Amino acid sequence: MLLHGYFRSTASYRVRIALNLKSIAYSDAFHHLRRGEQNAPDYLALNPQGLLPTLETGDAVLTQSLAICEYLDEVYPDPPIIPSGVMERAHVRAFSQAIACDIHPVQNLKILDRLRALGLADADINSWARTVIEDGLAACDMLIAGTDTPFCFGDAPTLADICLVPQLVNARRFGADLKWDRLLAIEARCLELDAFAKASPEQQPDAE
Ligand SMILES: N[C@@H](CCC(=O)N[C@@H](CS)C(=O)NCC(=O)O)C(=O)O
Repeated sequence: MLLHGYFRSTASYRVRIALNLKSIAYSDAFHHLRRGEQNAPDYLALNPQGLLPTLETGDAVLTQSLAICEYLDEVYPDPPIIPSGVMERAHVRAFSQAIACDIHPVQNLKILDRLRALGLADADINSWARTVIEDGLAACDMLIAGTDTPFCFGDAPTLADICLVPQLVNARRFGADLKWDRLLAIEARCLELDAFAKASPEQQPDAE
């Protein structure tokens, strides 16, 4: 498999974790987001959205990190990252989408660049990113408030943890107030696992 990513891309980080959890060997193709390499014609032919990641499986080209993670889970079911129970699955997906659909897209590079182009000062742009991350993670903390498990939903990591850990990297980057002990405890537990630690941005060959 060939993963198109970038060390700082949190959506790529999700897929790196899923690949590692499932012990799937893969190669990397790096695209420097700050240099706009995601918009090169060769890459747009793979991913018309100009977003990272993209996974080339050998048979197909897959985009969208959550779709890729779910694909990996279906083809390589062990260990599962999506629970087998209908209700548990819905909860895991809701938590994951709270991050991947409602937090991350509105503090993405494209959006921040657009705000800058509209004349917002860097301090206001960072404040925007920080606020949407803090509001979103506060909601995520509430979503798991009824449980007391080592990971977001149970005794092993799921897609929810795969989304949470990279989002916390972004939270720190924008100086968010990390006041959620449970989320931080889950993050620490995840990072004790090789699959998460090896996927972290600073461990990637293109890290700066
Ligand atoms: N929903 C997409 C989001 C992908 C995404 O936004 N990727 C970011 C990096 S984390 C990106 O490529 N940004 C490029 C840009 O904003 O120009 C997914 O989960 O794959």
